[in-house]
Amino acid sequence: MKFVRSLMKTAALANVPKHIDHYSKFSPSPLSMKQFLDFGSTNACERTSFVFLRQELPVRLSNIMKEINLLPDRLLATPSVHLVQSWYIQSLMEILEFLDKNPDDQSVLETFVEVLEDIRNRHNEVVPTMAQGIIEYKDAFGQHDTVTDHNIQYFLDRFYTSRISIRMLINQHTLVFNGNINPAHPNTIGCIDSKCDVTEVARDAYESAKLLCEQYYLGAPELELRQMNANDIRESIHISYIPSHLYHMLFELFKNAMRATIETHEASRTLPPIKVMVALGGEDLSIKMSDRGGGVPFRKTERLFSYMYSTAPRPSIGDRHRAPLAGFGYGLPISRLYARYFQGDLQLYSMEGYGTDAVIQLKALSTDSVERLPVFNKTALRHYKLSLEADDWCVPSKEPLDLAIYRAANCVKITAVTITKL
Ligand code: W6P
Repeated sequence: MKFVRSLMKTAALANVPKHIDHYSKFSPSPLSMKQFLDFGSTNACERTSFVFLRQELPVRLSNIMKEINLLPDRLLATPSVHLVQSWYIQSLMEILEFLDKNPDDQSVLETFVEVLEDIRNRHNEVVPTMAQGIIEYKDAFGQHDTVTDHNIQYFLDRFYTSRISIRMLINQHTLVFNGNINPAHPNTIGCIDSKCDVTEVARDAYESAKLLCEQYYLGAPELELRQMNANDIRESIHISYIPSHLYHMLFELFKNAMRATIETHEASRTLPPIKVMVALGGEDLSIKMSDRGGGVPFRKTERLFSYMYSTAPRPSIGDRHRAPLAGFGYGLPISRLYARYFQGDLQLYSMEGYGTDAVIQLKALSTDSVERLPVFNKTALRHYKLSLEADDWCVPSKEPLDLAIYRAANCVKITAVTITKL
């Protein structure tokens, strides 16, 4: 019996590439905030959601699994990336099991919810595991190869966006159809709050960051929060949004702003406050967080969003005391993905020597908040191959302006990047 089951498993496993090929031919179907809310409201139907998800989840999984396969061999070969890949294969197989099941059978729907919860848990550690893979790769093949950096950035932005979206689908289905309506938040449907109080989330995020900050430094900067609701100046600001996503972004920005503020004002007795402005217009909800933490040189701001740069080896022993507010790992790049996921953005405007403005842009209208999803196609494929070609902007020479070197460097056009570490 055991033998038969393992044979069946092997057969299922052998068919996985075929399923991936099949489902990756479909484009993921982005949902709007309004559609998410409808799925969870009175006219919600578990059967409809089930039939949608047993198609849509394999499509989203397969699209990104195709891209995992395009990673550089030496990254793909790391134990960490292998592990992540095995989770995706396992989860895909588990969902495909439901293809021939009867959607009108209540027990099928119940099992589906349980399987989704297991899948969500299986993938809990994807981000640190991928980060470990990057560390293993960097240790083996060197620190900063711009080609690899670009490729990894492109891939992880898409991979983590895909993951955010899949977890969103799973969360909505499991929360809505487990029948638990949260009495404290009558406006929440699954993890979406149709009246998300933006300034309240900002205050919460500030308070948590402040506690963390006070544990490691002697104090924390004050918060100055202002708002402008241009639609109705007497009303507070509400949008349809996922409070946990907003909290994640703001908490991350507050930690950065606090650390910068404290470290540049160590010698003085007063700390300049962190100023937050929340503005609601006809289509945009904007949040600007300004610190006077000395800023970051423009040249280095892109690095704050780089997975390659941010995958520092674990904080060294001597730096441990400041670990919670330092390092941050993937906090900023992933916060930006959360903002972009529903058609928003997160940008940094720094003035070196003074401070930094971080701006979060979100859609104010639930009809504009539509999932932004990666799709695997020829354009995506080209991105993974493109890096083998030379840049179409000249590379400034770092050598002193010596005519001989100048001539030698420019007499031949370079058509391909010389890849020393491939
Ligand atoms: C800094 C660096 C940074 C990143 C993100 C948000 C705020 C700040 N301030 O100095």
